[in-house]
Amino acid sequence: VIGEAVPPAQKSSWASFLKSIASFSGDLSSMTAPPFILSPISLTEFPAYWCERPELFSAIADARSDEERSMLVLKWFISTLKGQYTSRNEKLGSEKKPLNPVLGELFYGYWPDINGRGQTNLVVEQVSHHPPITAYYIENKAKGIALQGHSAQKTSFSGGSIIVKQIGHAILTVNLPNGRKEEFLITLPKLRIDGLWYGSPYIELCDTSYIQSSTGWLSTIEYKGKGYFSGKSHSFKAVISRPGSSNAAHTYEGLWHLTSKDIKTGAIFTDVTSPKEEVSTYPIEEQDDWETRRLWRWVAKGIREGDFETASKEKGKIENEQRQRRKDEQAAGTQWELKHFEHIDSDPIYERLGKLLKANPPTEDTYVYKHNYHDHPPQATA
Ligand code: CLR
Repeated sequence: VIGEAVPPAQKSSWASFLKSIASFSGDLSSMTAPPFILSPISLTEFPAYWCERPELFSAIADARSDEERSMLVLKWFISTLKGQYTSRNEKLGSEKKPLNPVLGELFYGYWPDINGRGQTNLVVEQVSHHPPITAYYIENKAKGIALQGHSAQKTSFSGGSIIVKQIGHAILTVNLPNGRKEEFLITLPKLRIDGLWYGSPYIELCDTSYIQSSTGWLSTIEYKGKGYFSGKSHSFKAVISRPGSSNAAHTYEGLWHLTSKDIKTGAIFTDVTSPKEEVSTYPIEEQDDWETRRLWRWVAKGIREGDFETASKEKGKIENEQRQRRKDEQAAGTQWELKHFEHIDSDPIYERLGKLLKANPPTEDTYVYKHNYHDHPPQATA
């Protein structure tokens, strides 16, 4: 039967939601879904998943060679996957439909400086509403490491699952002691959302993603679910190859949500069984009206408390305000201005590193961070 995990009163609405996504491709975020599947968290909060093991992020700065740096970047990357792709199941019971951010929505956060690892700051801005695009910048200044990226999705439906192609890429920049800069182009895996029929969606990763260093070192990461290499879900195999060679210098295999090993030595490579460290934020009272937790506060409260009438009334208010704003802009012939990012049609770093990787497509647009955020959200001026 449909929807084992769906509350009885919402079964028919879940069935029609599934029917509508089966015959639909494009922007899932704007579709109305039954209340049980709604998450109180906006997509602008998701970039925080990149740094929930801040010691692995900052450790990249301590590498003694290009080879070791590529290993540490891969280790950090693999260790973010559990948070990125399974944490809603752990926290909310299943994958859920996040709040669809408004244009200009912001999220600021940080991971404090503990044991000399340096403070890491996070700046996120919703840079497009139609289609939804989220830009982010994560920087550990003391260690000279920064991650800049943007994230969008293209969804389709196949064999009862939602297939999500991730659009966008991330660039990790590491300042080296000799004044050089090493850059890493990070591409993003494809997702399949399974378990829809039962009403308990979860993510499996598929295909391949890459981390291409400007030094030529390349990580190739292959993702498999149940019934492949190990037969287990959330399996991966990663190969690091030297500049100009396709032979494996290092090979790692395992489960990205638990542990993985170096297949030659048997040594543990990643282990994410210990608790992660969620991003710290500033109190809602100090936030401005565009900051996600303040903006969605009453909607989120409604969803958390099962008061969906209030949630949808409050959501309506936000959407109406947005519609009015777009109309006013159109009438005035003005355009919404991004606060922290600048859009460029072609990312020069993607172009340069994409060539080494033979990336397809050869160019991508991007959102460049303006370096105009300083440790604390701007205070409202009285
Ligand atoms: C956003 C970027 C993050 C990784 C990530 C994890 C989960 C993805 C999310 C991204 C995009 C939106 C997403 C979500 C899972 C479900 C949700 C695809 C890629 C869609 C819009 C909601 C589907 C609704 C069903 C759950 C019913 O780094």
